[in-house]
Amino acid sequence: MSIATVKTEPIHGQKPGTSGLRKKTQVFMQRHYLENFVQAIFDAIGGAAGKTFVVGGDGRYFNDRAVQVILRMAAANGATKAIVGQGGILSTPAASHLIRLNKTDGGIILSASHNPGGPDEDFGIKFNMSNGGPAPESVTARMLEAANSMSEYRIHEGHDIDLSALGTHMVGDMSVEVIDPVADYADLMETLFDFDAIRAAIAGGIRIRFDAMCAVTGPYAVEILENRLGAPRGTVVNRQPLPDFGGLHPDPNPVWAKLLMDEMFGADAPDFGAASDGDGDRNMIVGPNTYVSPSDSLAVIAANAHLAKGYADGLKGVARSMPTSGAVDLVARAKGLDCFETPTGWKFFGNLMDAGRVSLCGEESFGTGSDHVREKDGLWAVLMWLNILAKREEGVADIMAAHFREYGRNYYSRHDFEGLDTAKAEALLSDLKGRMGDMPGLEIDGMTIASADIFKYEDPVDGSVSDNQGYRIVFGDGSRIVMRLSGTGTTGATLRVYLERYVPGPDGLNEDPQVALAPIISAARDLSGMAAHIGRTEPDVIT
Ligand code: G16
Repeated sequence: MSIATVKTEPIHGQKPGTSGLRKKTQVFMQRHYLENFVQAIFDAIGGAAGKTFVVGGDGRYFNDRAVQVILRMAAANGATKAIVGQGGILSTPAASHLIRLNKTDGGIILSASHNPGGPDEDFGIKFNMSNGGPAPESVTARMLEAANSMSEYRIHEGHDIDLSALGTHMVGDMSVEVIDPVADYADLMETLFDFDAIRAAIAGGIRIRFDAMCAVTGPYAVEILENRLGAPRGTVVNRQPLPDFGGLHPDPNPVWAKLLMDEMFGADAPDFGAASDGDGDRNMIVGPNTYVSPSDSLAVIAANAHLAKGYADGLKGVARSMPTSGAVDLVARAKGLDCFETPTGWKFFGNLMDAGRVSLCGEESFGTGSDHVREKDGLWAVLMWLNILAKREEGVADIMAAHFREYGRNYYSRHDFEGLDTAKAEALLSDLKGRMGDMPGLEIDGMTIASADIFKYEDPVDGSVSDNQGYRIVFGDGSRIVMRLSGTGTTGATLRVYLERYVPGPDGLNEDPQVALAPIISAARDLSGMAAHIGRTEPDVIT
């Protein structure tokens, strides 16, 4: 094998964020940029020698080039085997499953998730550990350290391999197994859900619309929903993955999945609608005239998971990220389940799942999943909902109404202020921090502040501490404002403002969330001084 040791220098800004390193594609395409970070990954995990990795990505622009580079670098760093999805394609949950199924030493996943793709859009790379989950902060910190002292990387000098051809290829001394990206994942889903019941419901007339947003889940959804479950051809729209996602913003929320929303809120809507994101780990659930917020979806799944065969024995426990609403907490309390509150980022659920403390996790950011893999999983959530619909023989709106009647309703919304000047956004938060100590007892818009703090998480499994994980202001009735800066953007800063208000019912369960939350929204504006700091009070995106 011919190995080149290439001299390089540290490149500023290779700090992994909420989910790996995300930058503009053009940044990744700069000389040495990708190579430096890949070498930093290998250095951070104690080298690649003798190891096996899964490699694949969501197919966005530059995915194909990056996979070839990673394979040549893995070979030059001594890896013995790589398992790669055909065409270099793997959804994030499928990659997580392959890592676990094949007991590999980890995997490199290429994606900027829900961010748009293309030469002028976003690209990303992250490493998942042997448990299938995103590298924890201790490992990403080592990656940054390695990147900051990078002086050379190793790469095999050879030709590209044909990633369209299934079977075994060689890159230097490393074997590369190119596999069908869908089959193992679809088989796993069949072990978790009652495909017969869902198939019968579909045959009985339940109509489904799944919007793959021209991203990676297209082939997975076609195989599972249409081929295995018998939904009519055309159930899956935007089914062809494209390097620029067809110009769509592959973020399954009411703003970016507008076509689906229009169909679900129009005449003769299907009975069930769903969308997934760039790399297939997010989901949005919609019924006819009924949008299910991700926090509510998590709670409904917690209450009904036992209806699916993989969860028939009940859940071990549940976890949600701190900004996610407390709806799932109410279900956990009623069922006597442990309920954990973690920082934003799926990586924080890994230890809890590995330790057998939780089997269901979710986030307000359209992420839901279980311990079947160590990533959130868009199609898994869709199948869970279909399983629930099939077993309860009820529609989405009826299920939601019954849930709210039983548990009350956590009205919830997230307001995003995008493309902010980073210094101004940081100043807003540090000013807020300075005033938090005086906030308890303060009355605002007729509500009294009970507590104000910055969320700090101590991992109950390994004791590691993550601080500065979001600013929270809690009112006497449990209503909350949470603020934090996004860790996944690539341009300026995005301020996320999370708003929550609990209504026990039986009255007031059917309001527009923006109306129900109006006092909290107004308090958030006043308490943060956002008009003065960032010059605006209207968000770009409301979910
Ligand atoms: C990632 C993380 C999620 C997180 C989301 C938003 O999702 O895996 O845990 O909730 O980003 O993070 P932020 O608020 O920092 O932008 P994905 O789907 O982008 O990988």
